[in-house]
Amino acid sequence: MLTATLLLAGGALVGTSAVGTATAGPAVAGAQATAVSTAAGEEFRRGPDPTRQSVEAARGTFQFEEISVPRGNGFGGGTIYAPTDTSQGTFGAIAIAPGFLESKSAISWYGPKLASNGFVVFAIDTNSPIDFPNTRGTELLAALDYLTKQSKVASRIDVGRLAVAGHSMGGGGSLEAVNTRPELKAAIALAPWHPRQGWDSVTAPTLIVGGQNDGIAPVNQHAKPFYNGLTSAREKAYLEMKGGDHFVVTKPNTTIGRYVLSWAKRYVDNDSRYEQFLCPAPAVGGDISDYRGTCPTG
Ligand code: 9J3
Repeated sequence: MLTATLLLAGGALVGTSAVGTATAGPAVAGAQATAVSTAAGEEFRRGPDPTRQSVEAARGTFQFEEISVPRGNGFGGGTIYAPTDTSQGTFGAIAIAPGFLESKSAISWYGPKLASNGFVVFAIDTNSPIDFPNTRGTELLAALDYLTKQSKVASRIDVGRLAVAGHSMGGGGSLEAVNTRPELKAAIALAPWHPRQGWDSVTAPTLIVGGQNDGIAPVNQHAKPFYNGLTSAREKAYLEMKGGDHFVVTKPNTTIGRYVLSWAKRYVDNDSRYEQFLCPAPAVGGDISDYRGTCPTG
């Protein structure tokens, strides 16, 4: 037994040394394919070059596992969706909160969608179903802390590439969270609801998705004023789903999936390959009734 252990340890050391000193070969080629330095900073490319079809697909190319987390640690537990193959490097991570009276099932479709494209996703339950957005923001941050410090998948996560999202009061919570912790890379607010409209202190790139006919969080009182109030966000966008109600974002949708995935890829991973799906801004038409954003013009 002892001999076998020493041999395995020796083999691992030789392997590490060979990769570190190689100047050519598959290991180096792989590293170049997934970490690209550009004038705009290091990119963390995970997965193959995207296509319109791939960003709209229900699943990407990564296998992932689902891990149940019990209530505790400052939030109501949840499900972690984590890619299993770390051969391309670590992943960004996104915590997502549901809305008032909802469970994680309201936002669970983003788990497989994003995890299979190379993100660790944490769909959480809140401590109480009637928590308000400020509490949901605190819970999202507690979930990220659990994910990066205590969870079984902590070693797969790049703590410098974290983001938050949520539905309705959870979307309001995602704005709270990114306001509290400006080092977060992005926020995605899905039919967000919040009593506050001024978000001038938020700096992270923020995507807001609204439903044109949302009667619970009407876009004229919530999503659109939030978008307008994000005066300091480095990038922002407002996607409005034609005819969409409050729950349009809680069900699999190819357009919403395309923007949520592309936003996460572009701003959590700095993956410029996804810029093409965000800019230029789409023309209004089809299932998009309004779109505003910070894409460069011309
Ligand atoms: O989280 C949500 O769905 C917001 C619903 C709502 O209108 O709450 C008012 C108390």
